[in-house]
Amino acid sequence: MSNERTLVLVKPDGVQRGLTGEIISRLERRGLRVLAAKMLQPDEALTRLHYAAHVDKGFFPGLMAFFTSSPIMALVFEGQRAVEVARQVSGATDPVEAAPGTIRGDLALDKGQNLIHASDGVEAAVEEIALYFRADEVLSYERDVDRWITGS
Ligand code: IDP
Ligand code: MG
Repeated sequence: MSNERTLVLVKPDGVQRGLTGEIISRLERRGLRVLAAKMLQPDEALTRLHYAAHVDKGFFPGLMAFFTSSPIMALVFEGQRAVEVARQVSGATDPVEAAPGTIRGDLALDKGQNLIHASDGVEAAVEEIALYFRADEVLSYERDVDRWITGS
């Protein structure tokens, strides 16, 4: 099975609500490992790059105001099918449609303020990781427990 890396952001609402640890914990408990983590305050330039696909959407001004409103935590997670797993653990974009048991389905109400970002594909993950981290900030290591998670 493929070992993938994905970018996860605890968005401003997650940091402000004290859910940073909860969000990291859910992904760690699922079996993914943290390769990099940092707190940062997004500016408008970063927001335009990160949400380049959405700059022309009607909700973009609100998204810009929200995303730049508070520090966020950026993380790189790695593991078997990490991109798909982080999206699944996040739940659907609209928390009202997100399944119970997901971060958004359990902890959020609003489509804009939905706590977490997770890359939507392997190629997007590579680009997004480079947006937030220098190559030397992303560690590479194995955990002894990984053989009890993936069997290899
Ligand atoms: P995703 O975060 O599940 O990948 P996208 O469709 O890529 O969802 O949208 C990116 C982010 O933009 C969402 O997580 C949400 O914060 C915001 N967003 C998307 N659609 C809406 C909307 O209709 N109203 C308000 N905010 C939205
Ligand atoms: Mg998206």
